[in-house]
Amino acid sequence: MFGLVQGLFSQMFKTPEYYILILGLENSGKTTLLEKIKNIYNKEEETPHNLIFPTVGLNIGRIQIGGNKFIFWDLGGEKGLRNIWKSYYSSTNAIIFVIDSSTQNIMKSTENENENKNKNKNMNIQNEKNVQNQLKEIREIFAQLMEEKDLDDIPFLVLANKQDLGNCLSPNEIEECLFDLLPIGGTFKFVAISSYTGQGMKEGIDWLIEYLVLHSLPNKKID
Ligand SMILES: Nc1nc2c(ncn2[C@@H]2O[C@H](COP(=O)(O)OP(=O)(O)O)[C@@H](O)[C@H]2O)c(=O)[nH]1
Ligand SMILES: [Mg+2]
Repeated sequence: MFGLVQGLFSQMFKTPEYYILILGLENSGKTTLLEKIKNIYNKEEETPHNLIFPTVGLNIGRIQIGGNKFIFWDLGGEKGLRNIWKSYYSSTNAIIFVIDSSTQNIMKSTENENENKNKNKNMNIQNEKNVQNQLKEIREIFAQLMEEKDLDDIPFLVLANKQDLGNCLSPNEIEECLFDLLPIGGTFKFVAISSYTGQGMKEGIDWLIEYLVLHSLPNKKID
């Protein structure tokens, strides 16, 4: 009996903790994003970009705001690692989905316009194909996520990353590409960001944090 009362008591006065899963294709910038989040909200020094290596396991980042704790899980995005994602779905309060929105291979003709014309044309065709392939893969992943019962009622923050590179897909373009997959009544926000410069980060992360505090039950059980 004492144990039960003690358990209830400690549960009632436990700091609210929210879990946020960062997903996306490999190289979209998930780990760099996590570093930037810790830098902005914890004032931690960022790991230099050239020292961030591909994620095989799990990176964890914690921030605390106004008496609430937010725990970010950054998982590897390679195809072979994506089956691990599932084991986190029932424990997460939110998803951050990171997309490399740059189409940086598009060369802009400036001076040597004629000389570059053919080269640019070929690169543009190749680049267009790369962008289309990437969007196709993102659509496939998104379609699978939308079928997960454990993710039904949680908010999704979709980040169009690498905006500092220019020639980027806008959040609207990405939303249009995924629109038919998004369930009616779901909670989605699309934001343009750069994990290098921090552009758009506060807009996206502040929205998510506020949403969680107002609408989600904290302290989900972790298996
Ligand atoms: N220019 C630019 N490069 C980025 C940005 N975010 C990540 N990168 C680069 O993209 C590559 C993949 O980043 P990483 O965080 O390891 O991606 P992850 O595989 O999704 O974790 C690295 O070379 C990063 O330096 C960004 O906002 N702008
Ligand atoms: Mg990574």
